[in-house]
Amino acid sequence: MSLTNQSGATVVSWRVNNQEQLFVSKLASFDGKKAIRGGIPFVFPQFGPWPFGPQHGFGRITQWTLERSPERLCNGDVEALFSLMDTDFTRSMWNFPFRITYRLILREKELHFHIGVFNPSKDLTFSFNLLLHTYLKVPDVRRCQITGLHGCTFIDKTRDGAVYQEGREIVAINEWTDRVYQHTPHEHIITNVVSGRKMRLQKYNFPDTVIWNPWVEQAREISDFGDDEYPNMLCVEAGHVSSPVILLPGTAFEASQILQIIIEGNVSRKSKRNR
Ligand code: TA6
Repeated sequence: MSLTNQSGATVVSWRVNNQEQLFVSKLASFDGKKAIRGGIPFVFPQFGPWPFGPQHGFGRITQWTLERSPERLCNGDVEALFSLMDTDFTRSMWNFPFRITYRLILREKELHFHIGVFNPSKDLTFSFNLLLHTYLKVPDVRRCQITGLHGCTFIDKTRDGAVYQEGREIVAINEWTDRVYQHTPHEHIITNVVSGRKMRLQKYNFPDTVIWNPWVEQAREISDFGDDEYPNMLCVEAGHVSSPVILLPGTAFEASQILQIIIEGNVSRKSKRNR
């Protein structure tokens, strides 16, 4: 796992069995002036367009503090801790005091994300969106399938934000897709990620799941995204975006996500074949 705290505490690499699981565009910029196109950008306090600042808020483009560098714990986990608090920069857009802790834990085939947002104010209540904008690296997005969306309502940003209900048990991607699924279950399985494996995404206190692939035309419109890159990425984003989190003075909000590569027993498959 590697991180960059210069640009929004964005996780830019996560390797399992020495294979990269996250997509980062070949055109991504790392100068901190704009969000990194890929990895896992931290979206806060706004998801989507924002009259007070850049789309998806300032969390993914501001300087975080690395509280604890990645260190191996006695149980073998590697843990890193980032924090972010209000600054002149953030207050110029969003005039509230806040403290965020962002704890990352790397296990053999898992990456855990634990987020705490605290309102230190004595009398101010504020509301915010929060989302992990996860770009998965995939061999061919047209072969990916996503579970855990059946029956959920979704806002379809490719159809003027109209609201529909997902009728499919398993969702495949074969066109421009930009959907905010609401009140989704706490687990999704994404098939055909790197090496044809499955990725389990578990989320807690993230009621929504955004699914995004820009496909051909939209890919051409994104300056820091290669025209030919859309087949090799799929965004599956755990978030609290359909409705804002409302944080009373002196209270905290916590949410977490676990990404896990499922390595099914190859032996059992072979032994079945040999019978
Ligand atoms: O998460 C999906 C989305 O909201 C899409 O609408 C698209 O805009 C994507 O985020 C990327 O946004 P960005 O501001 O990083 O270009």
